[in-house]
Amino acid sequence: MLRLYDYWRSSAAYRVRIGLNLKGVAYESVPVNIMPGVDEQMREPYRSLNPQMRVPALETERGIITQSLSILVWLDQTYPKPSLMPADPWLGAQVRSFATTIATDIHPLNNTSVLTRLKLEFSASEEHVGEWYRHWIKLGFAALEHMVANNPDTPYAFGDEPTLADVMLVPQMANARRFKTDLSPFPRLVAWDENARKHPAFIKAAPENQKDAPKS
Ligand SMILES: N[C@@H](CCC(=O)N[C@@H](CS)C(=O)NCC(=O)O)C(=O)O
Repeated sequence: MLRLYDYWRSSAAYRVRIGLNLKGVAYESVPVNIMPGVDEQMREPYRSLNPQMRVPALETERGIITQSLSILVWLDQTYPKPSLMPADPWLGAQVRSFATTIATDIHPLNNTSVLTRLKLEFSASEEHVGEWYRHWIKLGFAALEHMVANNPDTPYAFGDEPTLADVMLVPQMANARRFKTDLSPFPRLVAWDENARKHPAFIKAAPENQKDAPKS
């Protein structure tokens, strides 16, 4: 069985959980606690498994895959139905632009290790760290909202079924809400996120539904 090195609050791991659930692929979740101060991702045995010291990582019968986007592409190629990509190449390019804006331009600037460094090395206050966090989300979301401004009115970002765009959007929206970002300038993103979060695959992948989430 596939084994996902996971953390309930990791938005990058959340993407992979959604992908696995959409494909209906069974997996074992192995929590790696990345909370600052605990930092299991920096210690053995995880460190040898993924020397980048980040979650997620997926253990397959052929070895480890790191990087959520790479894992999702592998999943899509290995379990083609339902596809995470539109058949139309132009739409596919739009989906990849949307997904990589989140994966490579928004998320890395707001990673736990980046925020910790801002606090410890540059004495940034909680308030400034929050401002930093929201700044990169707002900039990225503004670009996405503009990109999709003329898209048809569909339940998911690029059609009637979820694609890689929704897989990336929902975890990033969770981060945005957690840091109290004003989402009113992004009505299309908000509507797609709200709809996708009603889908069983997204519900099962939600942070609060993971076994390592704190019990409320
Ligand atoms: N580009 C990576 C990002 C992975 C990543 O940054 N994961 C975060 C959690 S969302 C992490 O492990 N952070 C630990 C740290 O910053 O020390 C991916 O998409 O998989």
